[in-house]
Amino acid sequence: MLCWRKISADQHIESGDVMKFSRRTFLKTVGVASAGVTAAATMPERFLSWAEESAEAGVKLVPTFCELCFWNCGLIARVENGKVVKVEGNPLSLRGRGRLCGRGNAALGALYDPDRLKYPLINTGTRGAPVWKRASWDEALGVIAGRMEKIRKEHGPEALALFSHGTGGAFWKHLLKAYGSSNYTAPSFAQCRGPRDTGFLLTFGADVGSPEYYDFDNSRHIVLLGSHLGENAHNSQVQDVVQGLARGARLTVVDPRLSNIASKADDWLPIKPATDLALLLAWIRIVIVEELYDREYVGKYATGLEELGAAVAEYTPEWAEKETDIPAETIVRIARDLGKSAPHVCIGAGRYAVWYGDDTQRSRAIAILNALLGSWGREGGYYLPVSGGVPEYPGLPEYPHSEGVPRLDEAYPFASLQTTTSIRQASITGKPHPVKGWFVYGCNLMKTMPDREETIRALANLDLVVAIDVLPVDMIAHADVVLPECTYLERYDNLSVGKFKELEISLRQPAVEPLWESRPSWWMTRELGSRLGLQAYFPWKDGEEYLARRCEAGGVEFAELKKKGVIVRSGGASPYIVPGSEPTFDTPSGKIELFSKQLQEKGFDPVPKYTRHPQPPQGYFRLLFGRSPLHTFSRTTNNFLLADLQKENSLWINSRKGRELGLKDGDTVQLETSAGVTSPGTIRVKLTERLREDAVYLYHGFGVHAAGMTRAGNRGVGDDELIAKPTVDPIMGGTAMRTTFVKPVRRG
Ligand SMILES: Nc1nc2c(c(=O)[nH]1)N[C@H]1C(S)=C(S)[C@@H](COP(=O)(O)OP(=O)(O)OC[C@H]3O[C@@H](n4cnc5c(=O)[nH]c(N)nc54)[C@H](O)[C@@H]3O)O[C@H]1N2
Ligand SMILES: Nc1nc2c(c(=O)[nH]1)N[C@H]1C(S)=C(S)[C@@H](COP(=O)(O)OP(=O)(O)OC[C@H]3O[C@@H](n4cnc5c(=O)[nH]c(N)nc54)[C@H](O)[C@@H]3O)O[C@H]1N2
Ligand code: SF4
Ligand SMILES: [Mo]
Repeated sequence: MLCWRKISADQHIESGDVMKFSRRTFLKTVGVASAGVTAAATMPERFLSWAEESAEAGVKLVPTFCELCFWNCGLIARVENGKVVKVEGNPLSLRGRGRLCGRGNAALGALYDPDRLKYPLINTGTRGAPVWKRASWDEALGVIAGRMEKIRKEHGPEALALFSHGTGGAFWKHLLKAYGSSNYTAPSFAQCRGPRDTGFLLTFGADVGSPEYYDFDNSRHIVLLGSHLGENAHNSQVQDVVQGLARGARLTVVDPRLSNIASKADDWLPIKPATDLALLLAWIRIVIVEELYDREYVGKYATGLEELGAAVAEYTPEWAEKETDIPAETIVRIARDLGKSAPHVCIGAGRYAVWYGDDTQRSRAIAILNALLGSWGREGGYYLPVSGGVPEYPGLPEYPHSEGVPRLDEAYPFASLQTTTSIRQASITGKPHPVKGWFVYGCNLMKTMPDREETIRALANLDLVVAIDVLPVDMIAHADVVLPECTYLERYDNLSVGKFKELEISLRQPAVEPLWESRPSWWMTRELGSRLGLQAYFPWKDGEEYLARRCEAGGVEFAELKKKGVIVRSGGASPYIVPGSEPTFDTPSGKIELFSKQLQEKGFDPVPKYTRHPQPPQGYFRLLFGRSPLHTFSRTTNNFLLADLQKENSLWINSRKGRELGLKDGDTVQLETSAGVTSPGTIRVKLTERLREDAVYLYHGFGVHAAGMTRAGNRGVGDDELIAKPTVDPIMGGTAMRTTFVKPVRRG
């Protein structure tokens, strides 16, 4: 548990400080980390003795998993006299390997947050200016079921939509489908991973998974574009990267900012923002022209090499230097090094991918480069995940299906998930069909969907808005009915099934009883189901029975899972392409598509083409943002343990530029965009050498203005308050959010 908790928390991160942490110390920490990993094989007895078997009187050790981000690391909650007093990593968990990140360690700050939603609430005022009435569960669920019936009668079931993020969302999706709607969405698609998943799907017929199938620990050369791992604190992935470096992997980081991981790199390429595609196309060209690609692999598995070669002929290193600010010799040197280390190279696909609007094409370029180097399905590149899973609850009736209802996002032919923005649009226009009700589960749409005004316009047209949350976040004020979910330490939830080289099955079970009147999703959805005449879809007595039946159907020993929290199943097959196990690619040609006919048929570039994006006007900076290692968006900024460590964000600005503007470290400023929007809050300046002169940078998740969020309220500035009309990716509808230009304005 030491590792980056120590790096980050103890040093009071604003990550500038981490610079002091040398690569050597970083690697030494890994030594300790790996010791933790070995523990998995010989699990300490005390971890296996939970509940009544506990050695100490009055103490229970309950294995469950974390929900402070979506990595879902296994943890063991120590319960003393009915209170959780501590959490530790579960050594069996493949996502955590016995350790938790700084946020995961702050579980008590989530569970015992006095600001939590405590009772069902009904809004007797208006959306946005609520007057709350405390309601009984019966009343709140009755109101919701009544309006759901009305919507179904007047507009059909497809007029109901679900926005969801997090494990419990599965129960709400099930309710929505049982009701007859297919309109579920998640900001984690069109506001996050959508373009990357689409780019890889179009190329390999498969996405990169979540957790991603990176084989970092065996890589000889890792390339990260953006991807600020370590600040983006996905537990096992950070451990893998560190392990790879310890084993001697080269690391190239492309980022306008010297991120924590860039500070450990062999090469940091401070690229001009919005030009990554130029760099990637130049790399692709060099790999082809200098014949650095994996001939056998490409010959056997890929199609379109010739067309690709012709399409990238114009992207010379000298041209790319002018676009990106990266010297041509560096571009060439790194391409050659990649060729030498291939196929044991991993050009990371990234995760937050909605950058500039041509993001699917940038992701395609990353996929193509990996394909040329032969890294897909190869050691040190991308491993092939285990197949299989755990089947859904057995014996449920089929979901009803409405015939002839048009898709809301028909404009985006390769959107593999409904986009949030299409649902918002249909709620405003009623086209291609009306949307009249929103369920919002574990999403803070006011901060996660760009163009808040548009969201408020959509909300005004609805007949029902239900928010299911744990805290009185910004979204709550716009709901008609608020349902308080109990936290992840107080509930049974859906299984978390992770596909790594092995299959990981994790169980969430309550460590303590729900506080106040909060309730779990399995209960809320079952209750609503029975009010809507959908009992047949919810036959389980309780969450435990639901899980037990699923496990039974999937051949998973439920008693063992309860005891250990995590069961890992070996897949048997090799995670790499080996003789006799030929991979298949789920693309129209059955091959890796370097040239995409699918894209061509829909009028898009079959090979990514570079287009120049606008650069900041005189006097403005590009607004960049990323993750604080100590917070998950606005999920944790109210957590009293984490707010103690980092209570607001600061504005990174290049020292020379800042001084030119007469700014000093710690000065308080507002931000004003080139479109004339001013941040409601203020932010403190942090002058740094670690950022280019044309951009400013801040951590996302701050600038919360919701009443009732006592620690997070009115601290710092949110990028979300400044991004107005996002540029949209025409291929899959992603909303690019790094297109805003700002200048700091002194307060007063
Ligand atoms: N601690 C913590 N960890 C998290 C999360 C969290 O909230 N907190 N959230 C999780 C989620 S959902 C996601 S999607 C991921 C997101 O994490 P990532 O996928 O790593 O996000 P990125 O946007 O790739 O990385 C941000 C970095 O991109 C750089 N950048 C900005 N513009 C450009 C550019 O034009 N080119 C290049 N090459 N770099 C640029 C920024 O300087 C910054 O260092 O993090 C996950 N991990
Ligand atoms: N401007 C801007 N927009 C962004 C991003 C950005 O960096 N900048 N990041 C994008 C990314 S990468 C992503 S993935 C999306 C994420 O956006 P969302 O999907 O909206 O996810 P979160 O911000 O994590 O939503 C958190 C909500 O879940 C609630 N919550 C926490 N735990 C529980 C629980 O156990 N049960 C329930 N019911 N609720 C719970 C929190 O209180 C909070 O209201 O946002 C995207 N939007
Ligand atoms: S990475 Fe951290 S916050 Fe995310 S699940 Fe793991 S311990 Fe929890
Ligand atoms: Mo995300």
